[in-house]
Amino acid sequence: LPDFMAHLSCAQRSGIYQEYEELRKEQPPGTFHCALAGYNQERNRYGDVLCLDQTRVHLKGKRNERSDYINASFMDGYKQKNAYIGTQGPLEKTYGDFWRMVWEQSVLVIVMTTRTDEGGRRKCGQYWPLQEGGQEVYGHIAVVNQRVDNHSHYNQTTLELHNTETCEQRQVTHFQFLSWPDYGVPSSALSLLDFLGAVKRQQKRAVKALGSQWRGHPLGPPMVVHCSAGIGRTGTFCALDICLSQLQEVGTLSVCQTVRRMRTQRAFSIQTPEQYYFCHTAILEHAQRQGLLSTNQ
Ligand code: PTR
Ligand code: PTR
Repeated sequence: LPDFMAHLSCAQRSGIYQEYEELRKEQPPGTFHCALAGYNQERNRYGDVLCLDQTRVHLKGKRNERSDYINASFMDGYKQKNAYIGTQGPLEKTYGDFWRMVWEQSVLVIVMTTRTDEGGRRKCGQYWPLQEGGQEVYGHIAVVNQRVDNHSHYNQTTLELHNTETCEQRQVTHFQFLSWPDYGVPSSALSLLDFLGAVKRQQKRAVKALGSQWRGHPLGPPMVVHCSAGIGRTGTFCALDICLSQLQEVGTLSVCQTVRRMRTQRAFSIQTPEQYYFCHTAILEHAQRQGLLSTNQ
């Protein structure tokens, strides 16, 4: 395989790093009151990774309780309002809230870009039954693991949800990408691009299967995307998806504008210059694979 890093000169690389540093200086354009409320502290995995009041997801069924808060934000996709919900890796005490959100927002696909433990530290709770045939109840949602398919860089799990209050059932597909440490970048852009492709195909399939039951955006309900804090890897994954969709439709894209906009919705999205740089090289790699670039470019 050609070395795509070589397509960007040192000067280009440092220009991209500098652009990221400029983006980081822009303050989030909203408030964090709800995330900072004393009684919500235990609902944040990290005390310094909060979500904006303006874009946070409200737990509808908890509207009349003291808190309808979950550390989760709506994020727009390419020409798709609320294409994603970016969220933190669920904490044991928020498993019920997480599954409530999945149910209330009619989510069909969950994307997890972290492992539950990394470097001996807990990054995310085990919020779904891991073994095929396993079943767990989280709040009012019972989750059954119907099937696990192991791929080289990710696991795909088919989950059946039972709403114990309404007796309705639904299927959700869980995708876990396995080779992406926090603050890092994936070991290979190709493996992440394949993963993204599998996620997109499943979302499309699931929306199609809903048929006329689904009356929202033609591309379907939001995909839930999370890592540990829900900003670094989550932001990188979503930015890549947006840029590639735009590239496919109009032939141009802007990583900078994409990330700037994203940070107004899920504050602090993309955590390191390497992640920001990775977006560029992964796009190049994709374009190359699709024959949109010549090898000498
Ligand atoms: N304060 C946290 C820390 O311990 O570093 C915040 C944090 C953790 C920020 C993980 C980003 C992280 O990465 P990601 O969003 O990719 O899980
Ligand atoms: N522990 C995280 C860090 O130091 O990166 C917490 C954090 C997250 C701090 C985001 C600041 C953040 O904002 P920004 O990405 O805009 O610098």
